[in-house]
Amino acid sequence: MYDLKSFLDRIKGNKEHLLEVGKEVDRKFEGCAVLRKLEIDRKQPAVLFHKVEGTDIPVVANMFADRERIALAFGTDGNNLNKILREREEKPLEPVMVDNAPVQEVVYTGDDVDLFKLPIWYHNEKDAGPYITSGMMVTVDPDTGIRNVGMYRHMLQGKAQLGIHLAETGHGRVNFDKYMNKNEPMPIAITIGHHPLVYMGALSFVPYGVDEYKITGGYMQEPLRLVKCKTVNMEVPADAEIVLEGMIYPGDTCEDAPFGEYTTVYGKLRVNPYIRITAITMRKKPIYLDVFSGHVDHQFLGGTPRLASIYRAVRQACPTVQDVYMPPSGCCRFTCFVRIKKRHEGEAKNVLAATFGADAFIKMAVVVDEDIDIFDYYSVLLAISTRWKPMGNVVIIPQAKTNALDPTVENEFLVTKIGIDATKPLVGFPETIEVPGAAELNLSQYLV
Ligand SMILES: Cc1cc2nc3c(=O)[nH]c(=O)nc-3n(C[C@H](O)[C@H](O)[C@H](O)COP(=O)(O)O)c2cc1C
Ligand SMILES: [Mn+2]
Repeated sequence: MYDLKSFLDRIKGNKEHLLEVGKEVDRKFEGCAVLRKLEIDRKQPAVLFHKVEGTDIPVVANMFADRERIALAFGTDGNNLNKILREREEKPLEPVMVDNAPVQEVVYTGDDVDLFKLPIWYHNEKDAGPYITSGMMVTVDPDTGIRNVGMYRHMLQGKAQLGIHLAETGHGRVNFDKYMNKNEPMPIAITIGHHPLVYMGALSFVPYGVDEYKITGGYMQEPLRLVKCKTVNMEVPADAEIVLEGMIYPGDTCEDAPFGEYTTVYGKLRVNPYIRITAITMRKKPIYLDVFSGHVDHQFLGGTPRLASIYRAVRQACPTVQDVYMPPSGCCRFTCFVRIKKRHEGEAKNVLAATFGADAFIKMAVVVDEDIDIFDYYSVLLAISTRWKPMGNVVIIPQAKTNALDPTVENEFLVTKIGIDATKPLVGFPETIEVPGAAELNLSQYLV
């Protein structure tokens, strides 16, 4: 049974994965200050805030800020997480419809819709307002009827009004443009709070035309339970905590941002569409999920599922690829490490080309040998420092397409990309040092 509560029960009591806060926090920065203080101290537990000012809905945040916790949600560990993601993406499952859904125990429509009753937080100092950062929004391709799910942050703009920023990179934007070109409103539904695997599914990096609810079923190894919405013709996960239903009308725009983005800097003010909320449905006792925007929570959530698709693309170029990783110090988007078992000179350059082709956000890619640990920055930097000969082993792609939020972007979408081949030559490279007996040594026999 997959829902948010069942996962919280699983990590409850494990202080590495869940801390609980009893003191009441306000909505304006206080909760995020707790998360930031933990982050400064290099601690990344999820945090359950039992009391939030002005509401009786508890908030859980920082759920995705630790790779091991994401792995735990899949029933594995960090070393096997990418493999599990890839395997389960190959086995999508069709969702099932149910009639009675926990997420529709309470239904507010019309004048009863009041978003201010939800514990929507301010995150970073110069954010233009409180933002919903944990929404999984479903839309439908008006031409084919195929669903699409993605996450887009929503500025709280009124009792029944939410902002939306649909980046040019996403499928949500493709659907939006289709409705607007037909001059028709786009129905939407936003899910807040569910098991982490449902979030992973929503963020899976699958092509346009693939229904992310099916990928979620694959991740969970059981079909996702869906229910019909109350005011729009859409389906949402039945076991979620809260759902917002609404419409985006052609021509409706509102100022949105500045906002602290996954890039660790503020995104600029834009004029964006907005959503008119037609219904709020929820459990009798919901838990609100917040994603700590601009921080590791946000970065791992968006970056982790992408690793499955990048691996697949790289494997096309190099069948002996071992694994790929995008670390939080590269915002889990801009920097990609690729570990290969090199068989031919020059192969790493083909791998670099495939890596850039797989994901437009990647600005720096580094290819290393199979004895380098790509999850450990020290190990990767050591490879660059000792194995990389810059002349002839660097690939530069000037002025390529990136995501508009990259702080170094020029002309809206352009950035220069750099690929580093830090693999050693197949012959003639000095041997790496090691001390015999060290790995198996039992230290307790030596220490007093
Ligand atoms: C917490 C979080 C917030 C995000 N906010 C936005 C956003 O505001 N706009 C956007 O276009 N993408 C945003 N993304 C990225 C998209 O959710 C992601 O690219 C997703 O794969 C898009 O799905 P789609 O291509 O099916 O539309 C966000 C991701 C995360 C993890
Ligand atoms: Mn999609």
